[in-house]
Amino acid sequence: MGLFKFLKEKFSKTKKDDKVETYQKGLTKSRKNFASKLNKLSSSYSKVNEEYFEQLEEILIEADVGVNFTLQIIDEVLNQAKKDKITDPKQINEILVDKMFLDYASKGDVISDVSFKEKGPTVLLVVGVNGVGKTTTIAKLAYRYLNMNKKVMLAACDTFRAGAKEQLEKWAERLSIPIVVGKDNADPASVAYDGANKAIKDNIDLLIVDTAGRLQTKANLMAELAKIKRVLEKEIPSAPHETFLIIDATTGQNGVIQAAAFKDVTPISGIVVTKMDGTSKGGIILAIRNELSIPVRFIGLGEKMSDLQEFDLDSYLYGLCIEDE
Ligand SMILES: Nc1nc2c(ncn2[C@@H]2O[C@H](COP(=O)(O)OP(=O)(O)O)[C@@H](O)[C@H]2O)c(=O)[nH]1
Ligand SMILES: [Mg+2]
Repeated sequence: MGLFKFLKEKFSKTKKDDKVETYQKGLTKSRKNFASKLNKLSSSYSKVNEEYFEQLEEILIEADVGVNFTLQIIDEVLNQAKKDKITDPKQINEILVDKMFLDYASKGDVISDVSFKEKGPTVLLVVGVNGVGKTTTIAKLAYRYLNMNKKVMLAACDTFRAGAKEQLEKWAERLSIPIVVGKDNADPASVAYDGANKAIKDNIDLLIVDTAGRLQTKANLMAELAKIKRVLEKEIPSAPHETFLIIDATTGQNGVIQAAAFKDVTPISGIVVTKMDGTSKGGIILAIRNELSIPVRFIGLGEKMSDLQEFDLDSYLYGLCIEDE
C-alpha cells in the first residue's frame, strides 16, 4: 500500500486524535496551496505528459519545498513512472507524496523531545533571528515539560533587545517557574553563568536559555554564542545538550538561508518551525531537511500553548497533501 492510502486509512474520521486535528487546522493554508492544486491538476488531465510535470514542478516551488528538492523529486517521480509505466495523474500524485516521505525519512530517525540527562540539569539553548518566535516557543516548551513533571528554569540571555527580558519574565510568572535575568545590556554569558549555577543549586531538570539573534554580524553572533556555550559547559558538563534553531515558516526560503547561516556558527541539534498556521509555504520543512539534514523537532501551528506540537512526519504530510473528501 502506498503512503497516500496508508495515511488516509490511519487518519480516517474516526481515528483522528488531537494531534492530527491541530496539524490539519494549522496547515489549512498550506494544504489549500498544495493539496488543492494537486487535485485540480490531476483532474484536468487524463494522462500525464511533459506539460503535466511542468505544472507539478510549479506547484512544488510555490509550496516552498525549494528548487533543489523540487528538481530531485520530479526526477524521482518521472523515473518511477517510466519504470512502472504509470500515466494516471492521480497515481503520479501518490508517488510524489511517497517520495516526499522517503526523502525525509531516509535522513534518519527523529525523536522530537529533548533528550534528558540522567543526572543534573539538561541545558537547551534556543537561537534564531529576531521575531521568529524564540521567546514564545520557549514558553510553550516550558509548558510541555512542566506537564511532564520536569523542573524547568529559564535564563534570559537576550539582554540586547528592549523588552525581551520582561517578555520572558511574564511567561515565567504565568507558568510559575523560576527565571534568571541580568541587567539591560549585561553580558549574556554572565546571565548564562548565573542560570547554570542556579539550575544546579535548585536541582532543575531543564534550563532553557533564550538568546538574542543578531545574524547581521555573523562574527559577533558567533563570538556571543561561543562565549555563552563556553560558560555553560564550564558549569555543567557538555552543556548545552541541545541547541534548537527557531525558523519562521512565513519567511519561506529565507528560513532555509538562515538555518544554513546558523549551522555555520554553531551545531544545531534540532529546528522548530513556527507560524505554520500563518503561511501557505508549508513545504519549507521538506526544504530544510533536504538541504541541511537537520531534523525538525517541533512545529508551531498556532498561538495556543498546545499548538506547539512534536514533529510527526505522517501528520505533517497528511495535513499538507490530503484534502478532506
Ligand atoms: N500564529 C503564530 N504566531 C506565532 C507562533 N509562534 C510565535 N508566534 C508569534 O510571533 C511573534 C514573535 O514571537 P517572539 O517569541 O517574541 O519572537 P522572538 O523575537 O524570536 O523571541 C509573537 O507575536 C508570537 O505570538 C506560531 O506558531 N503561530
Ligand atoms: Mg525573544
